[in-house]
Amino acid sequence: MTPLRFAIFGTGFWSRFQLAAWQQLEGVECVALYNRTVAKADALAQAFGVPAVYGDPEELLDKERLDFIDIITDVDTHSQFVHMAAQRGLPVICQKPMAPTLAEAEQMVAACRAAGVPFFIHENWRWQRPIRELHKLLNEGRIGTPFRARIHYVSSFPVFANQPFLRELDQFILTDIGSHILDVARFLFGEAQTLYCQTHHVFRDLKQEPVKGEDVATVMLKTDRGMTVTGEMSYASRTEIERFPETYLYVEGSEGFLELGPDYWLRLTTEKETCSRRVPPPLYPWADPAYALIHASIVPCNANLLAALRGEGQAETTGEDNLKTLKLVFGAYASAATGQVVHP
Ligand code: 89Y
Repeated sequence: MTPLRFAIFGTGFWSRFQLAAWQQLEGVECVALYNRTVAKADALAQAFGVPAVYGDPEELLDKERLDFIDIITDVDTHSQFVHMAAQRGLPVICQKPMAPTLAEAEQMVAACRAAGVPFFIHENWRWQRPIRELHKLLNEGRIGTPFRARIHYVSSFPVFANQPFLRELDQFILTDIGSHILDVARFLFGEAQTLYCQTHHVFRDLKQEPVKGEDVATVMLKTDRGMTVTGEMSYASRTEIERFPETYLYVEGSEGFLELGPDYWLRLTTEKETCSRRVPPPLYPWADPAYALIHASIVPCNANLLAALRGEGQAETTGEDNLKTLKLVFGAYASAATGQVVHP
């Protein structure tokens, strides 16, 4: 199998894990890195044996023979690089959130569609093993017809230590984590017909820390499967059950109850019994232990996108698909601002 050659744009905190996850897969090879601060790209290239490093993205694209690029820069530069790839007819993968506004995201999708260029979003949350296992039970009809779900992602984990730019975002938790949680909501429970959201800005008030955006959000959806789905997100809540970065899920159905609880315990309750088993993620030596669950999910996410790039399968998180998630993210801000229910 001839490996697909790709370049990574952006060598910040996340790229090290993304690159390590790519190196778990056969048939793909990172041949170049771009970063504005070249010294950072140099360090990553040395650590991972990437042969070329650039401080100018156009120069990289001029000189390298590539099959795709993987954009892992800050959200504000995603659009610029996706358009660059589209102009050159180069398939492109972009980190979540796709763009800082829905309009920009729509233009990115339109540009790639017009150029006939595959465009995928690196949306890894739905690829977490515990979430996939719950999805399987749900799809097997083990709790009958689900009618209500609660998605709980609440902690006091200091995310700003590794990702200081998160502090500066005017729109914080709904773009950073809401993009994942609302994508999981769509993946598990269907498309939203209505959405209502409330937010809080707790960190600023309680700790005098300069976190610009909202750090708590609650979103309620009615989905096209007739379900009521609530998503609770917080980086400002200290709780007994918090275990960053686990997502807890509680799903009620006509024939039973499914729970994904702390420490990867998956419980299925029916009239007859409750069955429990642990569904931990695979552990990779390169993962940051504090992020092991998320870092492990990068591998199947990349595998899915790689198969699509090879024409061997469908990507789940295409740009087109992710627009539906972003409509929920920005719909949530609109709802929180107006106090109105929105129809995404
Ligand atoms: O940026 C976020 C993500 O995508 O996963 C967790 C995170 O690193 C902090 O919220």
